[in-house]
Amino acid sequence: MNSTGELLSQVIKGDRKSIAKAITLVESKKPQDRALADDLLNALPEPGENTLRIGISGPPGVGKSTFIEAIGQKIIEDNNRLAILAVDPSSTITGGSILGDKTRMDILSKSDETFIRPSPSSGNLGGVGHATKDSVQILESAGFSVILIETLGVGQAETEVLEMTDIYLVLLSPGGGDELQGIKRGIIELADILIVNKADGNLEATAKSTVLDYKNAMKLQKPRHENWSVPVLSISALKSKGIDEVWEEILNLKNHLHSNNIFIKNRSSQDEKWQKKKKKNLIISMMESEDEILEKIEKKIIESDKQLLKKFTDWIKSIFKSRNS
Ligand SMILES: Nc1nc2c(ncn2[C@@H]2O[C@H](COP(=O)(O)OP(=O)(O)OP(=O)(O)O)[C@@H](O)[C@H]2O)c(=O)[nH]1
Ligand SMILES: [Mg+2]
Repeated sequence: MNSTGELLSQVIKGDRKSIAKAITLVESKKPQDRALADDLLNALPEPGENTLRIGISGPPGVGKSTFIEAIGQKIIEDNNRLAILAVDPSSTITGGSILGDKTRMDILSKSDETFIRPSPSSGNLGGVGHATKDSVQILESAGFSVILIETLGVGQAETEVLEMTDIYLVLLSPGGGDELQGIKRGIIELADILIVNKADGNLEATAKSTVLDYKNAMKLQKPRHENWSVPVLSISALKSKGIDEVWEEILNLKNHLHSNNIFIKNRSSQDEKWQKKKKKNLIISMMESEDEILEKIEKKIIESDKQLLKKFTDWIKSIFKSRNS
């Protein structure tokens, strides 16, 4: 058996070391790893519809990791195996809060039913890597039925996580009036369930009025899914208050998506987009590694058609621009 075949069978058995190795392989940008990663991904079983991929978004420090620790325990109690892609947005700022996240997920990190993968946020806003969706597929093949992806709710990262999850949760802190302005307006528009965290101690009353503010704001807004009105809930992740209600709403939405055929449609359009994106990235990395190929193409085009050259270089520039934006 070749090494990819062995790795795959170990992944399917749920061997933790092999799962980590497989994820490292699909994350690798080394050309020699790409072929192996593609072999592995092509050999993975088709993902089933019984899994649930949940994005957890919100501004820095709102309590995403603490919330995951709390709801994660509920998810396991409900007989699920749980994987967490603990994309660690602040690690670029603090230079290493992955350790912080591990301590914030103390109980989960000791659970046999849980796999936590802190993804490096190397240069990629919010830490969502080029391989996150592939990692999800690996984790599902290994028998994890619920996947949580934590992301910082800004810009490109939030859209990317939106495009690889079935359900998108947004966490906000009490004192919402100001948050309705500016960037936070953008993330609440994407929420399937809106959660006001830190409803404890002297923030409890503010949290309650913030819920009302958001409920009013949501009335003016078209939900992402037809016939789904976005619930606004207040919780305390730290004190594990309101967590059961969030899980209940997640399951309600899951049923809604399945019974209206939205679930499967959403997944197949996500897969299509992902494949396109991977092809685009492949072309870019080939271009980057092979400068002379680009020069050769340019020369050939110069000989034949100058206008075509302009179109071609504009296209290349637009790819780089969209990639860097
Ligand atoms: N009072 C209170 N504090 C909380 C609650 N949830 C989280 N915190 C605190 O808020 C701080 C940040 O929590 P994290 O869970 O790391 O927040 P995060 O959103 O994951 O942060 P980043 O990953 O850095 O964006 C920590 O000091 C937590 O203890 C809560 O429900 N109530
Ligand atoms: Mg965190």
